[in-house]
Amino acid sequence: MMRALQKLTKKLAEVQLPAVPRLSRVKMTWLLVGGALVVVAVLTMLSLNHSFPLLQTRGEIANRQRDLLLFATGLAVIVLVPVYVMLFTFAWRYRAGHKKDYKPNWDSHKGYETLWWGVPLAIIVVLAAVTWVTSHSLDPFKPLSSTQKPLQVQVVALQWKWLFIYPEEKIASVGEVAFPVGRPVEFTMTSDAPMNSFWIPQLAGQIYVMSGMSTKLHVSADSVGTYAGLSANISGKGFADMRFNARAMSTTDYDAWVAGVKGSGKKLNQQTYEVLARPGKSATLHYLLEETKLYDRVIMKYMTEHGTTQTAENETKPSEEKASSPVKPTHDMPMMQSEGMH
Ligand SMILES: [Cu+2]
Repeated sequence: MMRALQKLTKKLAEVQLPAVPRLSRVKMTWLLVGGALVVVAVLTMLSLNHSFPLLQTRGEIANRQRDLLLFATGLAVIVLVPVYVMLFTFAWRYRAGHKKDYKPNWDSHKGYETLWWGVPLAIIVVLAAVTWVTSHSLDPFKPLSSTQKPLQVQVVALQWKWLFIYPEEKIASVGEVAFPVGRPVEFTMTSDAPMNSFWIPQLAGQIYVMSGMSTKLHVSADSVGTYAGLSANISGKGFADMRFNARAMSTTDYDAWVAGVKGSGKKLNQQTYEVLARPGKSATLHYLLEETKLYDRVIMKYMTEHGTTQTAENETKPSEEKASSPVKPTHDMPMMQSEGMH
């Protein structure tokens, strides 16, 4: 066995590779410059007519997330740039036929050792500290500091649309969520469908929503505009169309919007909700909220069906007491600890 291996190694060593054609220094330079230009051109063409919502942030939370993203990228560049410079320098310097002094004995050089252990170590320490502090300050459960009372919006992910319930205004909408610019919005969110992820890239990072669980996200927009919202977690056939508009507007426009939604004539109660919740796409819809406990009912539906042994009797007739007891989504409810799960 060993002999066979030795033989094979010897044979491989004797294999004559075809000679690589030598390029002149000038040709090589042109090749490198040309290659770099092609890469830049392709990237530019790809980025034309595209927006980068992650970087075009319009709200406090997203701004801070973008800053962290750029900061971490900057730190990574401190390592990446020298690595790529050295890669090409060494390849050029020690290329075949180029006689340069080969100095292999610097592996215990104190200066170099300090440099390539010290710099990455410093980067990791700084990155860890900054990410830790920022992540905790961006806790989605944490209210934003503002003089204005947060607007309460309950969000229900359906197949394949987003339902927004305004418990204080007694309205609901599908496919769009409006709020006054500058006023914090407290989203309380759940799912009446497979797991989804609520995401308005220009305003805040994504948060998972799951049936039977309630989670939160605090958001505020700093300029008037319509921002794309989506589900960032694949949830079935109609997932690609599961989009909505987050519309930040002036207080006057917002009041007019609320009045318009109220006057739409459609009512949202248990019956109309069940029709709406059927799988399928939906256009933008406006409702007057008739069933004010709808959000709690959506959660309780999963609370009662899971963890308890169902008898035929309470399956057909769900306990009235359970269904109507108000759900207060907090950190402390054992079923609702969604933090740290992802
Ligand atoms: Cu999960």
